[in-house]
Amino acid sequence: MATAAADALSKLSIDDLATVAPNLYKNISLFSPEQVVLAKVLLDLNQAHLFQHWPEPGVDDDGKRAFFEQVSRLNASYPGGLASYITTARELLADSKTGKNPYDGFSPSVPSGEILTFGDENFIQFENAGVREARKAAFVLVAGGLGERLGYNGIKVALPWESTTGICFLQHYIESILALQEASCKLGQGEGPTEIPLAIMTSDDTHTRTTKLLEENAYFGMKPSQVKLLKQEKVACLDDNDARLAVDPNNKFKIQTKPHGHGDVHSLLYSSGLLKEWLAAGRKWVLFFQDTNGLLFKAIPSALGVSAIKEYHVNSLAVPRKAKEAIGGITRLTHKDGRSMVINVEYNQLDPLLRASGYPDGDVNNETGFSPFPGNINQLIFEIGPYLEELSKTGGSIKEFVNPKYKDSTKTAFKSSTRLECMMQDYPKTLSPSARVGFTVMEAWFAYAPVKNNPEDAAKVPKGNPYHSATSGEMAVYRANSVILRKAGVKVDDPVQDVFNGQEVDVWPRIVWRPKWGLTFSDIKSKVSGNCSITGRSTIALKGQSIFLQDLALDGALVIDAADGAEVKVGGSVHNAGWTIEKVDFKDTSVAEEVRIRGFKMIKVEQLEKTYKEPGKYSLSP
Ligand code: UGB
Repeated sequence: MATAAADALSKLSIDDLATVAPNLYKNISLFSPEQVVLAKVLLDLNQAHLFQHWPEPGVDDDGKRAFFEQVSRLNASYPGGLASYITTARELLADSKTGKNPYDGFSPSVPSGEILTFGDENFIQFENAGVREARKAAFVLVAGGLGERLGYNGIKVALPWESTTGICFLQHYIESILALQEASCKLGQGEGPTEIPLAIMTSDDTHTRTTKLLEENAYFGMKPSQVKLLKQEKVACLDDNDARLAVDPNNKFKIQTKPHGHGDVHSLLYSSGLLKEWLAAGRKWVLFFQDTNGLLFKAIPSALGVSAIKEYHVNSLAVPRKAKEAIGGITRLTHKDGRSMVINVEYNQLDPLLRASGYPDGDVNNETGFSPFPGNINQLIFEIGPYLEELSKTGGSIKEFVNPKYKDSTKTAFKSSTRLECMMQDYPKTLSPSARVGFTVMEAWFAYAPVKNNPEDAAKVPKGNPYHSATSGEMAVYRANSVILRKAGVKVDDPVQDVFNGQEVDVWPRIVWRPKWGLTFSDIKSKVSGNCSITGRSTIALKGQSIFLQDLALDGALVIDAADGAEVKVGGSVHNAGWTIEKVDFKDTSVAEEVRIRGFKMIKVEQLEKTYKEPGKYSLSP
């Protein structure tokens, strides 16, 4: 036994290493004194199971050394090391298991915020104000999540947003920001920045593939200098309520790790110096958004308008929430000592809080059929100045949280390993009472349709609750666009019901447009005139800014691609066999994953397709 290691061990008085971790004991001579100290830390933290399957010395020694290198990194990258991580985890896991009310002493009440109704004067006023303000904004996409519930092997932002054009979420987000940039610069000649930056928080699981997606697609039209990737650290995973570290299923010499939660975005923005840079460049707003809510950018202009007009330091977007829906509830919490704050209470904390404070039934719907607490969709708008000031005090650290996905209601075992997380929407918790914290409620059909659940789990959500699946995410796009065109005066047929992967959904006409065509409701209204109608079996895809629908009767498929400067008037009757929807079973592995998780694919039978590459005035009326 190497003398140094033996010395270190003897000092550590491990009563009976040979019994506690016999396989480690056999290999102890392989390690440096520092590594032996780490071994002691792990054993003291009851982590002997990590060495259970270790072979004799001479077998996989590199693996054993790599193990301690990883432990050393994990210990170094977490404030207080693994000991503090495991201690905090045990406390939070115990609370979560007992359903302890994390907000003891606080009583919840329904806060008041700005409630917007799509398309009315108030809404249009806020939308226009938001577009004007947009050039002073910066966007932050948190995209480090694994998407365990979705079970998709790729990165979520590469998923098709809808399969009529097959555009992925990241392309849609970037094109929406560029359309906002162009419209805002056109509105406010000469005032302030002309390029809107996008920061993307990645993790080890998403960084390389996100970079590749951007590079292979020329950043979807953005300048590479306009996009910044910030990589968050990962933390050790926990296998059970005793916070035993999880061994990587593919490598017994590796501890499984996962991203530390979207709350890391604050410390990363602070430590990267980006916020200082943005503020110095005359930017006023930072908008945070998530990876798979395809309707989000329909809601952003008006929400930013609310922030600007109401001068909110913090503005959270919210939608009417169904009880038990996996989104947090925006709640006013008032403490016995008089303190009060408006914050998100996460979906696994709301029920215990309500039951413990005068709502015996906990998280239930009221007579409206919805929870009284607006649903947090984690679309946040902060005013950069006050935000930077606050981060200079906290460094961006956010209080941690554990959200085990339990196998069943006994809460004794996890569906998959969990980890300590921190959530970006917890930022307001440290703000002073004078901070202007508000929220904006929008109708869900217009603002929120995330893709989070795999088909099996989606089919199991409580009846009447949204599926949050790839199926519902895509169908929601067609619904939103159909309802918006109806409000703009187009006669759009009613949807038909159908079932995909066990999910019953409304199938509206497949109406899609690129952000440049319809950034705001006023925009869309200005491009639709006369008697336009779209039948239920129809598909229409509009790419380009200046496409005007005038007395168009569509019964089939129509695809128009108009370059900048090409002005196209479309009218008359367009009738053809169109595109059909063919069902696909999510178990059918002969079909691409991104198709089978939505349960259908488009069959292009016939369409009228026109591309206008040159600027000019064109008219299309077959
Ligand atoms: N994310 C990261 O970037 N890093 C991480 O470590 C973890 C996640 P989930 P969640 O959409 O309505 C949130 O897993 O956290 C990114 C709110 O907390 O999709 O369960 C990840 O890539 C909840 O109140 O969601 O729930 C993704 O873009 C509600 O708003 C984002 O963070 C809910 O989202 C969210 O991660 C919602």
